[in-house]
Amino acid sequence: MTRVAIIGAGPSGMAALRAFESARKKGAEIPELVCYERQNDWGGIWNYTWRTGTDQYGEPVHGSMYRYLWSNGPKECLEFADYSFEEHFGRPIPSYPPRAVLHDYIAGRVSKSGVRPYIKFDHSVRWVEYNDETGKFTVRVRDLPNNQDSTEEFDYVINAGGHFSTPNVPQYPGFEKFPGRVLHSHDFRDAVEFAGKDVIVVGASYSAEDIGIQCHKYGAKTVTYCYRNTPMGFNWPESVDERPILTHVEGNIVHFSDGSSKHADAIILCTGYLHNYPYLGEDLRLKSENRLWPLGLYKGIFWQNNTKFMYIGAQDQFYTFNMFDAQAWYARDVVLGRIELPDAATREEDYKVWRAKEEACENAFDLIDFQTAYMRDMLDSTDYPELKVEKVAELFKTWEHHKEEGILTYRDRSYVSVVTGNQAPEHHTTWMLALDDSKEAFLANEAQV
Ligand code: FAD
Ligand code: NA7
Repeated sequence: MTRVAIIGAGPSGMAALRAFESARKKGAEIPELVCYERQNDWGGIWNYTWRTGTDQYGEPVHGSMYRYLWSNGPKECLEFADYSFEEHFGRPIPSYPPRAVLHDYIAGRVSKSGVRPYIKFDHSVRWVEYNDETGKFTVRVRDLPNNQDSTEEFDYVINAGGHFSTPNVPQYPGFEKFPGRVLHSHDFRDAVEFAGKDVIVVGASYSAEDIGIQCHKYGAKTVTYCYRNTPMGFNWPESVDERPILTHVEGNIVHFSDGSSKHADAIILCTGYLHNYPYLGEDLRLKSENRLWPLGLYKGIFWQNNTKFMYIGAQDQFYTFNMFDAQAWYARDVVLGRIELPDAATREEDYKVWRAKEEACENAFDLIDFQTAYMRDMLDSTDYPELKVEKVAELFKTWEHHKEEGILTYRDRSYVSVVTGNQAPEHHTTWMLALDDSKEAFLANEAQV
């Protein structure tokens, strides 16, 4: 029997499991699936952990999420076409849920489809090797609690290990003598720690934006962003400021490239993540910066040197959960022989055309349209339920406008689901006043005072 290994039970690995299970439920014969997950639960990055550094087994902690994290885009943009929020929660819910609510949603779908038995939790993939003679992959895995290694053979491998977990940590002169905390966003857990403090946030993308604003929300005295290339340029509150990149640090004083300086109690490096796959040799390893179109992946999925090795979720993301679905359905159909891949030259030509289109993008709206076109290309090839991505693209653009209009208020907006056609209700408490991020508080009907 054909065997498929899936590395990781985060949203991408869960999408792969769900894709195969959905084919099985429609009568298809599916391969044997084994999903290895080094954490003790599914959900990937959406599992909150207090741990930083290494875990109880000495494994690098995967989690990069922090307390009080709320969705940074409307839930209507990531909704599964085959499982709406309304179906899961039994009623429409507001558009910007906190982490625990999104975790509940993604876990609910796979719980109902009964795929949990395919997953070996607390199992870390250590090495994957392809054997040209047998045409199979050997996957070496460590059972972490028992400290035992084993190997198994597979016909296909889906790498869904995520790429927002290994921090990219630059160094600036003076860090070594800075008398406060210098940390990367990967290790940020609770904004309350920074109440009353002067915080410097390095970076100008999603993590910087959200962590800086979290610190402001939970009482930081000042937040000073600094950017390498382009400022975020939002209409910041009075105690929040944005400057060009820091050059060096002297004691508690951070100096910026415009000659200005600022007192700092803490420096948070929101400088992104590295694609890091220590379990893959160079023949299978994607090397890329965080971008919408990494090279070497046909359809953004199939590894050019060996198309039986697939990546799900390896690109930067406007679309998340439903894009992983679109990819998983496509990958599944290739494994099931429903879609035939073209020859190597055609594949290369194709992914280079996509790369050229990505490079021609000039602004965020172009990038949204680019990933929407990719979604459309994926979705039209499989039986994934109809998803009106062109409408989702409009939501993304509206979301961008709402952020421009108010970086502290955009999460108070609500949108229409493209899956159900229903308008989300407004949340009972404005985001700046909603300090409790629990599922219970979010779903409560009563307004919090
Ligand atoms: P992950 O969620 O990273 O899951 C990968 C899984 O693979 C993990 O469970 C990991 O333990 C496992 N794994 C890795 N290596 C191995 C190994 N060697 N052996 C076994 N298992 C392994 N997206 C949104 O849509 N909205 C948001 O608001 C949002 N906020 C975010 C905030 C932060 C701080 C971060 C970092 C990301 C955020 N994202 C958000 C994007 C997020 O990455 C995706 O939503 C999604 O989690 C990606 O899923 P994934 O399965 O590809 O990766
Ligand atoms: P991103 O989106 O990859 O952004 C990384 C940011 O870090 C970006 O602004 C970079 O600057 C900046 N960066 C990278 N290296 C440096 C150095 N050396 N010095 C200064 N600034 C640097 O990562 P995020 O963590 O924001 O987001 C990843 C995911 O987490 C995303 O899905 C979110 O939803 C949450 P640049 O803009 O390129 O000049």
